[in-house]
Amino acid sequence: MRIDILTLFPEMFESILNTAIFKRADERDLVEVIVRNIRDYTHDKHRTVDDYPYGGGAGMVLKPEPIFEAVEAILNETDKRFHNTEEVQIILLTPQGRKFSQEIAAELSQRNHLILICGHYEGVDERVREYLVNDEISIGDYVLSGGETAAMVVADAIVRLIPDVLGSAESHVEESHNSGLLEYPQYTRPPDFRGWEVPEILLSGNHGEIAKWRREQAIFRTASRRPDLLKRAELTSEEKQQAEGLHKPSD
Ligand code: 6GU
Repeated sequence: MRIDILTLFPEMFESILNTAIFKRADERDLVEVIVRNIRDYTHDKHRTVDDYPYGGGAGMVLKPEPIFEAVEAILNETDKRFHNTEEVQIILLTPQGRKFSQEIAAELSQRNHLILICGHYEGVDERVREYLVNDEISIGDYVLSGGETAAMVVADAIVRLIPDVLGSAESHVEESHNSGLLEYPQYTRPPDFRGWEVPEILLSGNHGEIAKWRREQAIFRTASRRPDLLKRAELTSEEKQQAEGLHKPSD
């Protein structure tokens, strides 16, 4: 997979690209991430990327030309088969987009090529939305100063789903076993920390009982904290009854 990130603040991505997951994905040639400065696609002396909104109002709006030129430069330098817009997902990060989720991460992890455009200031010229991008994503119902942190969230969630990116130590086995449920509680040494003890069952060595306890804990945790997730969780009918007893239907 190739991921191009268009931003006015490329240096913000340095730390995340140096984390283990991204470095491993790069070393194994599974993902190539290229961060580009939108300002590099301007032609005037002041390298202008924004301008006043037509019709007045507060704040500045990102101009369309540098963003269009940056995307066109990427499309021109990549393999011809990527030119079909169906094959390149051109995503604008914006609070107005569809709300990001694990399902969308899984969908995007199947693509060959993503272009993530980080919006800034008060907004982006509407023609970028109408004639350039084919997807818009928000990471939640709150306002961020810019799309950069959202792009990092999206890229992280996607890259870790690409086969062979995760080591066996971080594998998805547990995640998929408990699909749709929150994680069970985890403990490490010491067994007694300030008088707070690790549940005895985890020290028992009885793997069957431990698996059963973890499953119950995951269901209990989901029922009490995120009952909305239970509707879509993969539960046996017995587990469903158990979960229903744990939260009020009004939740
Ligand atoms: Cl993608 N951008 C901004 N600026 N704010 C957000 C967001 C994106 N997602 C949630 N809030």
